[in-house]
Amino acid sequence: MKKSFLLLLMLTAYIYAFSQDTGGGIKAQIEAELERRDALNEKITETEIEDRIFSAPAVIHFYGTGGEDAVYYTWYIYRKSDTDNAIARYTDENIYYTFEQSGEYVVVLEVADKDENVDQAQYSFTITESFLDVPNYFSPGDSPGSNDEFRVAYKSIVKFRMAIVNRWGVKMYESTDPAKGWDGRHKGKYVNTGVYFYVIEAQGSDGVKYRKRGDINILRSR
Ligand SMILES: [Ca+2]
Repeated sequence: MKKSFLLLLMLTAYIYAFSQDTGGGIKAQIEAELERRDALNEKITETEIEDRIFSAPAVIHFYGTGGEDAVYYTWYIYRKSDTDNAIARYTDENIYYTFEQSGEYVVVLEVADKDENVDQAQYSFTITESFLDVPNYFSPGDSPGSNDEFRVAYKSIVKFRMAIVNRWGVKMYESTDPAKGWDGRHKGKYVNTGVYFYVIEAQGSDGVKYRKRGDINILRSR
């Protein structure tokens, strides 16, 4: 009799501990997904992405799960340097946010059931500092597959404007997208070999302003 009572007590204790452990049916979890750009000249590596180092502007989707009893979802986005003041707060189950400034961030999901039991999950990552590098030659219409476009190499560039002119100041190309390059054509035809000039104005996620101008040599072997 005594023995079975003890067993029942132990079993009750175990069930109680188990239910405490799962927070009474709430368990916060975050799944994050970075919107990828198809930009070969954005110099961010797969290893950096695995290490959660992203290039701005970084659009990240956050999907929350809260367990079967979760009723309330609250998201907080913090800079790691100031976890007292959220820069954004949302009450949807799933959210997305565009990160334009470099630095370290923490995203917190808080879930609660109807009795106000709460569980929390966190996701940390870094928005990298900016980088901009400009080549000085390319070979459109020659050696296909190699240097066919004039493109910058970059990371975390949030504003961009590039203009290319010939030696008489006639505009050959203009773009506000750092992922795009000039294919060496003007009005549908490849331009002559020789020297052209670029002017680039850009701004990085870290506030760095770039003003670059220089020569571009168009090379062709024939
Ligand atoms: Ca080429």
